[in-house]
Amino acid sequence: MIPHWRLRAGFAQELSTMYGREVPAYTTLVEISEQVNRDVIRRDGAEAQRLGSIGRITAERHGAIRVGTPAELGQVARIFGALGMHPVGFYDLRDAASSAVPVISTAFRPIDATELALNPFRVFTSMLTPDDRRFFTPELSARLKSFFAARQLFGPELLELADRSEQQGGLDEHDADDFLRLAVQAFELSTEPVDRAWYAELEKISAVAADIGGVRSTHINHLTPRVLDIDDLYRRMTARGITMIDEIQGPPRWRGPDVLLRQTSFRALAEARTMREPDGTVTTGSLRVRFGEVEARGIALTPAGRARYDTLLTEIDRLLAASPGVRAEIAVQVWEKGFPDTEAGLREAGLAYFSYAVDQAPPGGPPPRTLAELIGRGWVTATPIVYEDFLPRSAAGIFQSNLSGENTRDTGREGARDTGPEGAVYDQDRLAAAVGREIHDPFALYAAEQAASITAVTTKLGIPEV
Ligand code: OOG
Ligand code: NI
Repeated sequence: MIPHWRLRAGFAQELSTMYGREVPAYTTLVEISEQVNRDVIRRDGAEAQRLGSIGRITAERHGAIRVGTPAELGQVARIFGALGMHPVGFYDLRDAASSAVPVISTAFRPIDATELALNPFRVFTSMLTPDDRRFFTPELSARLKSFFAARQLFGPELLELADRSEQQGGLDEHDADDFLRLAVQAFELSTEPVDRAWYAELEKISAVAADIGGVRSTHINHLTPRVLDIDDLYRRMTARGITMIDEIQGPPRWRGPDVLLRQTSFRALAEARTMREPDGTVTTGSLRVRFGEVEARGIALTPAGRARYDTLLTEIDRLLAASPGVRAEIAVQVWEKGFPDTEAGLREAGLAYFSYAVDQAPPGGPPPRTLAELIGRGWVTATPIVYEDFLPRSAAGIFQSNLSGENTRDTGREGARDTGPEGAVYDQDRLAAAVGREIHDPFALYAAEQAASITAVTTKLGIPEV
């Protein structure tokens, strides 16, 4: 029996091979990421692996996919369930001030520490919101829905194998091969002609709506490797002549610990696609739908840490609005004033999550009774818990940066944005109903991991709760 984690690792690997074949710049990105990681390990040694082993980081990817309906999302959940990936977090990208996108999203990923260490593959998954009247008229919404009702993204054999894997905890070798082949195929770019008029009509409202509802299949939209030094990666890609977006999204590079997530991306080249013209003839056109992205991961923040992060972001925006400057430089100044610059500082202020363990060589005598003293006196070590999720503002920036420069932007229908969603409530409950399973709260997962590590420490030392 091939367990979930091996199916997940196999899927990530085969998807990566497929994507590299389809998008050559992705292969360049992966090669440069691997070079950067090797150089950082050489430079910083064991310290470089504090947030994950080099084995994990080298294999680590996240993907992004987009679907049209609750039924399609429910099927996606079954496929990822077969890989031991569960929905975590709710992201609503419709309200992002300058970059609204008509989708709500979650991320499918492993949820326990052992599974994450074996392979952390995750997929940011978005569902279109056709009932949001800020973007779609009732008439267009109805046409979109009947278009979706007539397409099939995932065949019955794939779904049946997915359910079997979920029930059995894995698949035998033969089924595993079939499942992985069909699953990877489902996310390839289709060669079926694109209906040019329909695609263009949707594109006027939203390039993302066209990407989701303009074609009869889905595809992996990007696949993102993880690097240990994203600034270095950015410079090396630029030196290769690949134009990156203007900025690295997320926290700045500064003297303190890396927290949350830093990401940057580049636009993929236009890809040739066959088009069906209004008169029925088939021509060759081109679409830019896929892109490249890379990320660096830092320490997971508690709700208090996240609130601090959001406050600092607002402060950076305010300063930039008041007097123009270089965002990265202003950000560093804001962070130096507003954020602890050591792991211990983050821990003591309750801003980040850590996993605790009894030191390999604890001092003798009776152990102290508080976590702070246990750490201070060398009984216990604290290792940061890595952030496994996404950031809504960065996600909106990633979506948007790859749409701009086209003739359309996702700002919704002209003049229609003020009317509100008019009865369409796209909240976490609605997403959970579509997914057909509970959507996990990311904070609760990190907190549970931290709490379990503390219980293991007190049990091992034979002391009461700390
Ligand atoms: C998803 C964009 C979000 C990220 O890394 O924040 C994302 C999409 O483009 O479909 O992948
Ligand atoms: Ni991404």
